[in-house]
Amino acid sequence: MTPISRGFRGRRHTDVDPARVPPGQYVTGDFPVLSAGPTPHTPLESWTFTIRGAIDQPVSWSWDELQALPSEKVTVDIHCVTKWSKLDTEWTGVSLDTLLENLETSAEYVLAFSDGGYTTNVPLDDLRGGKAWVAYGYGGEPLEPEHGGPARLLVPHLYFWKSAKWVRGLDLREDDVPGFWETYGYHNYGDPWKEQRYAGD
Ligand SMILES: Nc1nc2c(c(=O)[nH]1)N[C@H]1C(S)=C(S)[C@@H](COP(=O)(O)O)O[C@H]1N2
Ligand SMILES: [Mo]
Repeated sequence: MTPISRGFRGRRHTDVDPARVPPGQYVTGDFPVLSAGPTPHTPLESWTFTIRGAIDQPVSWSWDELQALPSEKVTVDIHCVTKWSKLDTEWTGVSLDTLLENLETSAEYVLAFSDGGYTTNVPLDDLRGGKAWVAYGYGGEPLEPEHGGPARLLVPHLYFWKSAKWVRGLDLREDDVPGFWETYGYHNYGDPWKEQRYAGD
């Protein structure tokens, strides 16, 4: 190994702006896979994304309809409650602002639901204002099944368990109900900057 590549690696390692790393987190270049169960494989022909619950009529998009919506490329940092953070991850997807546009609801909470039965709860406001996406691309490629493909929720300002893989829709709710990990003692909201890892944090 040449001094140049050693220096380069060293610089990469230490060059991380600490202001970008929430308390208790370390930065990794890997992309670990964390799944509570097996990876589901839903054919795209039968895939839908549905917003239901506290609205007059549920709305649903097929895979092709979702692809036809305006997409965004976003570069964001992600933070897992198991303490790894990954900076500058590149995603392609549809903003939740687009999906929630013109939608009238009295709901203040959302329970996102996924193939395989995973759920996670977030306040509806946290999905608005350019903060959340239904992502189907990663690093310029289709999102891999292990990482939630064909599509996952991406809510990078909260711990990554809120970014439901294999997401199939949102349940709009007037009352807040805990999702999968929240029921097992994870924090209800999960702000990485406040280190809201577990209930009571
Ligand atoms: N459907 C589903 N979504 C999920 C999970 C899961 O087990 N099932 N794990 C969550 C957790 S705890 C994390 S840290 C991230 C991990 O995403 P990754 O496997 O792409 O790194 O997905 C979140 N979304
Ligand atoms: Mo996690």
